[in-house]
Amino acid sequence: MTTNRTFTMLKPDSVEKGNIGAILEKINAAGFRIVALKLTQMTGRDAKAFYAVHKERPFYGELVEYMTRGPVVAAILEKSNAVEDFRALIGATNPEEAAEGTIRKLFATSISENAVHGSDSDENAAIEGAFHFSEREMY
Ligand code: 3AN
Repeated sequence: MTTNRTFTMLKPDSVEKGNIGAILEKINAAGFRIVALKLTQMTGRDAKAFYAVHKERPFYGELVEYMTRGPVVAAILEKSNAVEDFRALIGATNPEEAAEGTIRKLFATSISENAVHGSDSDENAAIEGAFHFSEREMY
């Protein structure tokens, strides 16, 4: 398993607000190489599976609604220490707590509509990347 990759989604709010280019620019400037990239819309079934870890949480229904209401940009990113460095680049889950200059500080509006997803472990990065991309879509 590769340990220098992470998985991200630019969530529906980022796509709706026209922030795809600006966020990809930040990702690029931070030294991540794009391994795979696409605009795609998750079905309810996809989102429920993707966020299965949160199924007992009170915000699960709202989260599935939000993540399926429009397309997302899914991407696999490569860099040394990718998972940790990407979590630092996006900032805290709640944009009010996110550090200055982080993607969530700049582009997220609330804890529920927080602009971007970033994998929380190497293991999940591999699972989430494979959820959205086949081997032949990874470059
Ligand atoms: P992160 O995306 O920072 O890893 P997680 O995995 O805890 O955070 O949460 C996944 C997603 O669930 C978040 N990106 C956000 O959209 C939503 N979420 C998390 N916590 C809350 C909350 N307290 N209220 C509403 N939505 C939340």
